[in-house]
Amino acid sequence: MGRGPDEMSTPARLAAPGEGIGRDELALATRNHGLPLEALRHDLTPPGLHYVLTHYDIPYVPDDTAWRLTLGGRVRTPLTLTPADLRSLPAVTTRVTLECAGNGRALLTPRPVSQPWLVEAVGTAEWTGVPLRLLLAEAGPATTAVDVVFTGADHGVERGVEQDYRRSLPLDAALATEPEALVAYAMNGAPLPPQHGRPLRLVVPGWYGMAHVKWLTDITVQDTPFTGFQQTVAYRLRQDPGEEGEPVTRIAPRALVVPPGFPDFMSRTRIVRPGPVLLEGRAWSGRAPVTRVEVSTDGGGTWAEAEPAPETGHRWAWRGWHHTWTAVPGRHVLCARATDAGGHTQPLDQPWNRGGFANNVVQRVEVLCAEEKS
Ligand SMILES: Nc1nc2c(c(=O)[nH]1)N[C@H]1C(S)=C(S)[C@@H](COP(=O)(O)O)O[C@H]1N2
Ligand SMILES: [Mo]
Repeated sequence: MGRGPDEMSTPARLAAPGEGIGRDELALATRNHGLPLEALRHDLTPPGLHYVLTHYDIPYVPDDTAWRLTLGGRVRTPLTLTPADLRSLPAVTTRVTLECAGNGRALLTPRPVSQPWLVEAVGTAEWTGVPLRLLLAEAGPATTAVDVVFTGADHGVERGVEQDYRRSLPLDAALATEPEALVAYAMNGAPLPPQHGRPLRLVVPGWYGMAHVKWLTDITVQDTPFTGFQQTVAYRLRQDPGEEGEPVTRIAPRALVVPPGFPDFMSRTRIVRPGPVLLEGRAWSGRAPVTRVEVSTDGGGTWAEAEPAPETGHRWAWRGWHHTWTAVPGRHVLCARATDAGGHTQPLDQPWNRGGFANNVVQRVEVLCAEEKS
């Protein structure tokens, strides 16, 4: 089966052996910032520290009164809603850990040339909005409906294909209650900031970032599978460019440690003093609740159990954990590994694919334990 837009698009490039991050990747990295890892200490990521990823430009929406969200296609009653209409409906607030599917990409060999994330493309926020399923119920999808397509107001060209940013969900995922997708208008109790989708965005707890369409203008119910660029060309797990590939969907488990001690400015090596060192961090999985976190201080040779924080009831948000390490002078490599209730865990070897998606290889943090210089 042909993949439609594929034939017109150039495959993403892989970096040559030893090729450094290029100017094009640097330009993306300065626009799309990550979470400084010390901010993992916060249950809710403070404003401005949540990661940001935007394929094209952030739309300029100084005032949302002219904004319209249309819901149409294969439905009984098409709807046109303003942000004020949505705010007048019963609201749901959900705490969600959002992670870019490309998180971990720049650690891969060979490196797919794109937004060069290390491990920091993550953040946790409370999103307030209207359950998507209630809007769909009001519109009444046809019995033949299969996919629901979400369009953002941003527009660009990607690998030769001009497009609006567009993604779909299967109808059953769009109607599900666990996780329940939201059409959100607020983040942490305030109107969405421009970079996070002002005035409206989709939030799909447990799914990688690409599904959470920002600057939402239209929802279209289709009775044929959606074949847009971001669905069938990008966000597929492929070894070879010609493969159809599995779609990227739910977030794979990951644990991150707050880098302990203090950093060296350039290398980012951490310096700690000998003796007890508190190792703490976060762990999450969009597939099933995290049940276990392990820590290694020897680069993954041996592992100890970390103490998970008590369950908070926020199923779709990360879980805290901690472990006390007795540091001895010398160089060490810290690692953390999460396992979820479905038995999914993190690999020690890179799970490579051409797009650099879902690379949840265990994090490595270089630490130098040394006495204080007098
Ligand atoms: N309209 C639109 N929505 C979008 C994107 C985009 O480029 N345009 N990027 C997606 C990707 S790849 C990610 S990871 C998340 C990032 O959400 P955030 O910037 O609020 O953290 O938004 C998603 N929604
Ligand atoms: Mo992303």
